[in-house]
Amino acid sequence: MALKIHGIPMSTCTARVLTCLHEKGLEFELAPVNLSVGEHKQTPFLSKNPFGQIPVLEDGDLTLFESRAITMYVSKKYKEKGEDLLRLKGDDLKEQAMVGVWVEVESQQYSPAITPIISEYFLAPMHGKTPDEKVIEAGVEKFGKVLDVYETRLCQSKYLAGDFYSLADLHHLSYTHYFMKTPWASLINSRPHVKAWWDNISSRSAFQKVSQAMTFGDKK
Ligand code: GS8
Repeated sequence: MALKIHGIPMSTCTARVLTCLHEKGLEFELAPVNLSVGEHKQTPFLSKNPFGQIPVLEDGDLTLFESRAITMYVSKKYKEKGEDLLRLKGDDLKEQAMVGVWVEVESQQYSPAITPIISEYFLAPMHGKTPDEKVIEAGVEKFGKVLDVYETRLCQSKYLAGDFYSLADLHHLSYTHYFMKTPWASLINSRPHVKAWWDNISSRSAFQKVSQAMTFGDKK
């Protein structure tokens, strides 16, 4: 039975999972969730994710939420297929540990800094609100400091966990894709190693397939 993803391609967290599925060369079914009518806050969906958020993965009788947990599961279950995103085929515990470190850094440092900028810039106007400049200013300052660490790290290795592409890099794609459409894209572009890394990972065919549908915020 094919994997089933509940979500929408424009959503960052859904896109994270879809990118992983493409990297692994897996077939899947995408079941759209109608956020505008609050489908994700109603009983059938809440039985899949009690927090009422997308994405959700169904694999037979297993139901998972949290995009990073889903990519982890997929990368482990299909370790022999497609890109080895967790370095499981080799026996190098150090490489696997470094993937673990940078998966955590994305979740604990990068994401908390970048998310408020994206939310204020793209989502506030959608809800009829003016973006809160103070939140954006604080986010930009925080994100700049995180990116300084990334610049240093990416001077040492081509990718975050080492000289190999991994789930750690993949997890950054969807939020950064939208960030690059904001007026603060220079935070990435002005750091040469971060920019080279971004150009490299965002041009992978798996993400190209997903990013085509990530049109949120595009001028009509
Ligand atoms: C966050 C899910 C999330 O924020 C994950 O899966 O990684 N930590 C979780 N989902 C958003 C869409 S992300 O673009 C969502 O469902 N928003 C609607 C809502 O919260 O009501």
